[in-house]
Amino acid sequence: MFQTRITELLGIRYPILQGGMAWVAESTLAAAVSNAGGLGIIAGGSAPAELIREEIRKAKALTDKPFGVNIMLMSPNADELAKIVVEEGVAMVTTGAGNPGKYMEGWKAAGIKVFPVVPSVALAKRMERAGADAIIAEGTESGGHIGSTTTICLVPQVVDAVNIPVLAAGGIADGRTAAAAFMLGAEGLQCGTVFLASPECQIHSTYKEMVVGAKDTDSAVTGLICGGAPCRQVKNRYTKKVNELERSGAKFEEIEEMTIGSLRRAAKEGDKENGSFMAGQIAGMVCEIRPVGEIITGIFDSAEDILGRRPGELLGGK
Ligand code: TUI
Repeated sequence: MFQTRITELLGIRYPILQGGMAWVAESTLAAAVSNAGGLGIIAGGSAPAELIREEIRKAKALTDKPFGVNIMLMSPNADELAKIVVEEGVAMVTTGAGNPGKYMEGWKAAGIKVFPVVPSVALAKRMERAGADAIIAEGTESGGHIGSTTTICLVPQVVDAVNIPVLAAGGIADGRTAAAAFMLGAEGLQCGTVFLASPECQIHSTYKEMVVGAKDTDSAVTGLICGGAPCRQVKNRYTKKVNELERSGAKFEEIEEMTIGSLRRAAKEGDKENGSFMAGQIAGMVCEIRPVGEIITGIFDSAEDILGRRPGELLGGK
């Protein structure tokens, strides 16, 4: 039922990618997602590029299935990583926070599929022109660095604007939200938050507790006033402080001092007070830690069931 241009392009069973979450998405999680029939992604983040090469090699040892690497284009390691993915023969690349145009020729020549993550129709069209193989349309419900349009509004508009396949990201964590994404014209999904709550995800246990414990309104966006880089995470002392500072008209440098290293403090140290626990609004629905395989089959079994039902029969259940 879920064979789409995405499963075909990538040679995978289920059209689901795991988001390339900086400081979170490493080889163990990526390989688990690929072994379960989706496509796992190792996040480049701003880690030293050679460390990412090691993660790629570890993932190769853990799975014989395809996996990808996310390159954050704002990051200083982007040029180096762009070469490493070619040298290591990675199947696909997702990009965030910029335009991958200058790398496209080299990646294409190496047979690497390119899926840029975008928050708007204009950027989706630009990426298609630049030679992208698919577009990941990321709604503002997502965790981390976000645009302002919701998934439900963004996905159908991107689907109408481009000819290449579109994946929906932001707010997808169960069969209902997955089915909704497919109804909007998406041919695939990218999920991040739901995979944080898995034993295979190597983040600090406090991070998992923050996600599992979050309710619907426990999400906060920082960077709306100062710096122009809105970022969504679970509400805590850190988000309160950053937003207070922004509202008080503090200088960018003063805020930067708080934000630098905040994701590492969350993912590695589990610093509840000073960490940035990036997660999407759907964290309110993620209430237990479940193995990656169970998460993926749960989403698709349930979506298949839901898509066969009539509207009056859709209440409740996952
Ligand atoms: O990149 C993300 N999400 C992220 S990156 C990240 S790491 C980070 N750490 C600290 C501060 C900020 C980020 C955490 N989450 N999502 C994909 C995404 N891409 N969202 C928005 C964009 C985007 C923005 C501008 C894509 C293209 C773009 O193009 C601008 C241009 O001029 O071409």
